[in-house]
Amino acid sequence: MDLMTYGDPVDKLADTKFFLGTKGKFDPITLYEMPRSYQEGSAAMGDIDGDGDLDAVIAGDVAVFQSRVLVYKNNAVEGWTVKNIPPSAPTGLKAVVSNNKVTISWNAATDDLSPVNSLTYNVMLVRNDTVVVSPNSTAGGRRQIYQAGNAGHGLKYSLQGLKAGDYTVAVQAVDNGYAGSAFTTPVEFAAGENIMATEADLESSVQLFPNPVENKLKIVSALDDVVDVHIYDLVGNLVLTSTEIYAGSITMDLTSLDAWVYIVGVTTNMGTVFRRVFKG
Ligand SMILES: [Ca+2]
Ligand SMILES: [Ca+2]
Repeated sequence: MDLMTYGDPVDKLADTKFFLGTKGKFDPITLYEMPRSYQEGSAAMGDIDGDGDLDAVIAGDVAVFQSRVLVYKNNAVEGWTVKNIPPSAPTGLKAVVSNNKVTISWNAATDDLSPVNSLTYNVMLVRNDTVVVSPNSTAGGRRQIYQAGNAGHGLKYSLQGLKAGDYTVAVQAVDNGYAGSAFTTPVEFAAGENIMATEADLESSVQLFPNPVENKLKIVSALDDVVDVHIYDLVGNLVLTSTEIYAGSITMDLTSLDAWVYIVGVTTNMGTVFRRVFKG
């Protein structure tokens, strides 16, 4: 069973049917009893019996004031059609923390039937012992709701406003039959107050010299690589940018700037430090 439509056949606007997809076309499946939902109904697909294929529940009126709930068990795994195998687990899980924000990234998973780009990803995030982002899956990866993963199709997931604490994150892939892969090996990180201490370290590790400066300003970060440098005037206009990645130090040429006071934002993977610079 690959496709289900649900609707009201009486008004000829829609009908409730099951379809089996083979080589680019969908053929309707004839079942012993099909519901006729005239009004107030709902339908959902999900692996009710946990055998790895999608079953269905349909609730609705079969006639005026005659309600019925029908459960359809899919026999795919008993040889009716191809069994859906869960995707592989994503790999390369990383968590990059900046202040109280974290960006989680991973590499794409693969699947037996769902194309790689159609897979979705599902994030589990726990702070100390509190669930921050629920995957709605069991620890083994089985989906408890039949929806795409909470991170969508992307390979990245960001959260900000994290409270101080120790966090654990893991990700699973979800295929088009809503089969969930195993979770990645969890990654742990600290955010919030713990990071503030690190930020103070970063603050003292960034040095700009000479200051006042004539033309060439050298920026050194002892703690972490400089990712980019932005220079602003005192009303916040960006006047100069460097986006090259340097290992330890970077030299900016301020020749084009008027003699004045500027704010230099130095960004590393650990956060951004702002310093005032006087150009003579
Ligand atoms: Ca099933
Ligand atoms: Ca699959």
